[in-house]
Amino acid sequence: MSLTEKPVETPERLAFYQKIDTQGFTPLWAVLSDIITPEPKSACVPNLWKFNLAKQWLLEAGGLITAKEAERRVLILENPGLRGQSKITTSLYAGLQLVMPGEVAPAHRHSQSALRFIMDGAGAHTSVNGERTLMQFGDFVITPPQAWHDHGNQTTEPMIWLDGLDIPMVSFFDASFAEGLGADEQAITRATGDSLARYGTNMLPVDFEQTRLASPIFNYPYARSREALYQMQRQQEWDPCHGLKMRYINPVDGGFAMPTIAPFLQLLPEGFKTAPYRSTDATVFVVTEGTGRSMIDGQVFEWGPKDIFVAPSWKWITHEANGEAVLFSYSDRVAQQKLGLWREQRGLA
Ligand code: GTQ
Repeated sequence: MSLTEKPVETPERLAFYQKIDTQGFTPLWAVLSDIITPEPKSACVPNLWKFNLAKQWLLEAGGLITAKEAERRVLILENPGLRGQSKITTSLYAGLQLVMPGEVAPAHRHSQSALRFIMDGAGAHTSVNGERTLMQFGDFVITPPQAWHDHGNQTTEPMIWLDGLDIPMVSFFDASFAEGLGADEQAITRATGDSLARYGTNMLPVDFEQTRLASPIFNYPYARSREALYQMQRQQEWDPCHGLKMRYINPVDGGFAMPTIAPFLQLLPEGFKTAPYRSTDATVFVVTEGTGRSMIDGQVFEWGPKDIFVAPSWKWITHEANGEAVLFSYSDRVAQQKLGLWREQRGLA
C-alpha cells in the first residue's frame, strides 16, 4: 500500500483483526503510516513560561512544603501537548527548583543526568562527587548519572534554578535506578573549584583516563562563558540562523558536556533577526539576558529575562533580539547524534 494512506477496513478485514487481536497480533498495514512518518510528528507544542509567575508560585510552594519533605521542591514545566507526563519535550524534563535560606535538599543519586541553569539568587551550593560549588547567575552545573548530589542554601536569599533532566529518555529505556544517601549532605572531600582548575583550564592531569561519559567539570561559570561571548562578538561574525552559538563541551573528548543532554549558549546581537532553522532535537531555551521574540511554527513568543520557551522537533524557528540577548538552551542532540538520527535544515533568510 503506501506510507501515508491506510487500506480500507472491510468487514472481513475487521473480523480478522479482532480474531488475531486476542492473541497479541495486530496488522502493520493498519498502523504503518502512524508509526513510520515521512517526517517528525510530535505531540510536543511550542510554549513559553514567564519567570515572574513561576517565581511567585515557587515562593508560594516555599510556604507549603520544605525542600527536605519534598526531597526536591520543584515546579515541573509541562509541555501543553504532553500534560501529565512530566515532560517539556518528548525526551526531556524541565523544572524550576527553589531552595530557601537555611534549607538542604538531601543527598541522593539516580541514573538520570541533570543540568542546572542558575536563575535567581546567588551563592547557594550544590555538591557533586565530594566537591561543593557555589552557584551564581547563569552558571551551568552538571550532575552526572549516579553521582551523589545535594543542594543547600546558606545565604539569606531564596535560590532558584532550572533543572534539565533526561527523565523521559531514561523512562523510555526502563533504566531508572535511584537511592537516597540517608544523610542530608554528602561528605566534602575536595576543595571548591578543584574540578574547574583540574579540567577547565585547557590542561588535564598528565595520566588522566576517561572513565565516565560526563564532563569532569561540573560548574561552567557564567562569568567565563559570558566573557568568551564578549570577546567573540567583537569579530562580528554571525551565523545567519544562530547569531553566535557555542556548545558546552567535555574537555576530555570535545564532545558535549553530558552523555544525553546537549547544552548551548548563544548571543544574538542587537536587532538581529535569525534565518529560519529547524532540527530534529526539540530545544528548551532560557533567556539569560535581553528581550526579543521567537517565532516557532508560526507562533510568536515575546520573551524577557529568565523566561523559558520550547521549540518542538522539526518546527521552523526564528529569533529576533531587541537589544543584545543571550540564550541558554538544551536538547537531546547529543543522544540523537550518537544514534545517527539527528538532522537539521536551514531556511532562507
Ligand atoms: O535536584 O536532584 O527537578 O532528582 C528532579 C529530580 C531535580 C535534583 C529535579 C531531581 C532533582
